[in-house]
Amino acid sequence: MQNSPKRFTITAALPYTNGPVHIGHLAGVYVPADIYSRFQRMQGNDVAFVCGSDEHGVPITIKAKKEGITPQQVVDKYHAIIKQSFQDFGITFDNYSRTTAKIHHDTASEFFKKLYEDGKFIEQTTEQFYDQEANQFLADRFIVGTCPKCGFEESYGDQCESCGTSHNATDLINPKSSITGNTPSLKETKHWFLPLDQYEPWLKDWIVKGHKKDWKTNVYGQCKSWIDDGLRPRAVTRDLDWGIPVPIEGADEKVLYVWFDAPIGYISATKEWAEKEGKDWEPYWKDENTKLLHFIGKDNIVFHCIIFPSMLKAEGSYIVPNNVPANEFLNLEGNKISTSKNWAVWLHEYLVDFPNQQDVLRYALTANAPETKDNDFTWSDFQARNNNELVAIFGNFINRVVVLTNKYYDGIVPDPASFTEVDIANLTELKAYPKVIENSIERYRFREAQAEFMNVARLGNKYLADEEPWKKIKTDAERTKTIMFVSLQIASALAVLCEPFLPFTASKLKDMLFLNELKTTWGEVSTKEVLIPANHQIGKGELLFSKIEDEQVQQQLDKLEATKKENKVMNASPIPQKDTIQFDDFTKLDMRVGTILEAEKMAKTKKLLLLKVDTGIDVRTIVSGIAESFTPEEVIGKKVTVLVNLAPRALRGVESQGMILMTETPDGKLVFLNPDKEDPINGATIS
Ligand code: B3M
Ligand code: ZN
Repeated sequence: MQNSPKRFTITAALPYTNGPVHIGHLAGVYVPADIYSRFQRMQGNDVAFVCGSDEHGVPITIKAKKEGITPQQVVDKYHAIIKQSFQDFGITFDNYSRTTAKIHHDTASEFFKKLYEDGKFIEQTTEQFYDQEANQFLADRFIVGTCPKCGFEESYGDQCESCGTSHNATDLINPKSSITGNTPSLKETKHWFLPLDQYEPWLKDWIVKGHKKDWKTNVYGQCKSWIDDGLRPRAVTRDLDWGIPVPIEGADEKVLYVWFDAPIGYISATKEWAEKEGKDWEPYWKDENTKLLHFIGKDNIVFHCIIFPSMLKAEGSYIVPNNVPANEFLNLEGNKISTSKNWAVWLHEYLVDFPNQQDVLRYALTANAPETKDNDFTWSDFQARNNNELVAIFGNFINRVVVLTNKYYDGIVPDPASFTEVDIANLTELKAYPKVIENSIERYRFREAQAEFMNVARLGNKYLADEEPWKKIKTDAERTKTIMFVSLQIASALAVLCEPFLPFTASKLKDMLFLNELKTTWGEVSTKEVLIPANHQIGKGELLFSKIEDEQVQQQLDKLEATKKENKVMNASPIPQKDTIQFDDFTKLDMRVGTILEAEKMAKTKKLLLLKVDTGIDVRTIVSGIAESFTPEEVIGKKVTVLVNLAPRALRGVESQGMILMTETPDGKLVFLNPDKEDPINGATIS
């Protein structure tokens, strides 16, 4: 029996539109939100799952400056890429909107105006940071400095990414403009503030005293500590030229703070969707019976649990979130994912290297989701999840069932004879799973939910391995029919239960078993006696998953290694200059072109090569510390630069009569300071 449908408004954080999306986004926000939304739709519930591009804010303008294009061009480019990635990975937003859309500008402006007219803001002229050279106020990410709370040295003006605290720019210690690097000056400007302190008693009641202890501990803990620290008024307008103009008189050249407009984007996206569907948007945001849920990453907790709810409360007609299931961060191969350092697996690039393998990534990310602590994505774990779980357990079970059904019965589900105790035990266990998985999903424990789903595949695999139909077919045709019938029930259950987690696989499997017409619901997996009836024709086998080879993993690791090297080159800070010397000092150096005639490794040393070098003046012995970068064979015949008048030195008992000049690459390899390719003659001086 289906309960009466419940209404859900499910939001997923609006990604900043200054770059593509990567596995961290998918794991932290979009896959869990999609699992949850798909699951609720499968229960027959009324779901509005909304998201969109966050196209205002300083990150966009910084990107535009860097690329020499307009902010609008930046957001147009990345909005298209991001939207496509979500679609490619089967994230079933009912609407993916954008905050530059007119409907959003209108909605956010009206929201602001209503609060303004109701006297909910305080208007204040304060001193804000100003960059004289760039001729502009420095809001949010235009300013960096030391976080007053945790001491992180690169905190932004509005939020510290290290400890998550949100603060006012003027709280930063040692602030610097991120445009010019200058120390900013202070300049007076008028802004509108939301007096969060006035909402403190309500927030305390709602979150701390209220029922919010069923929120995840990381979320509840952060909220409680902010409330306990005491809240202060927050400016909701900015002196910037990119954003939604402040819709009141006397606010020229001011825009809404991006964190004021962005969450209203959830509302605009719902409106836009409702308009298209011919529905009323209001119950999704104003009916107390609607469950409003925000899926976000941990750095957005304060905005979704403190600031946005205070805005909604101030407006007066909205509901506040029922839960904010925020995740921690996903790292990549031991390092923090970083867009600017290109330390990421980009979704659009993943699909080039692993075409049609969206579900593998969804699976690996959920299996290792950063639900309670930061987690690490490694390519070897990804490979193992695929090869040892998806291929070896789920894929293997389905493949055996489909192949054997085709082989023994031409693909027609056989009539079972009588069920043994083992059959009944397995079918009973199978029927318990929907509830088990549901319990985990309802508590936002998606890793656990997915693991339980895999246990269904394990159950099937074990049943086949124990019952061995491939042996029984030779001795007991009737028993084999029953075994295959039971196995087909398990396979059909899997096709339904895997849908929230592995949607592409679910549809492949349903096609394979010709299950689409049966339209079995989640609940019916528990209640229906038969999920796939006798005499039902199934299709031919097709592998659900394929093995991921070591070479594919190596290729990904090589890619990351190359990124590391590039970053080293880009970030290598040169060694500081030595004390000044006079021209006369320089002319004392006698540098010549020479050729290495002979080379051998010096016994009992790791670094030293013993060289014979033709300097054009003479042939001399030089001991050089290059053995870790070159073999003797590699250097014989090389043209090199030699400092010939260096006082001889004894090295390991050999007198070295000069020095070969070298330089070092960022990854520590030595290279010769080669004379020009023109091949100057030995002995030519260098000046
Ligand atoms: N764009 C921050 C982020 O991408 C921000 C989320 C907005 S949700 C309303 O992490
Ligand atoms: Zn901090």
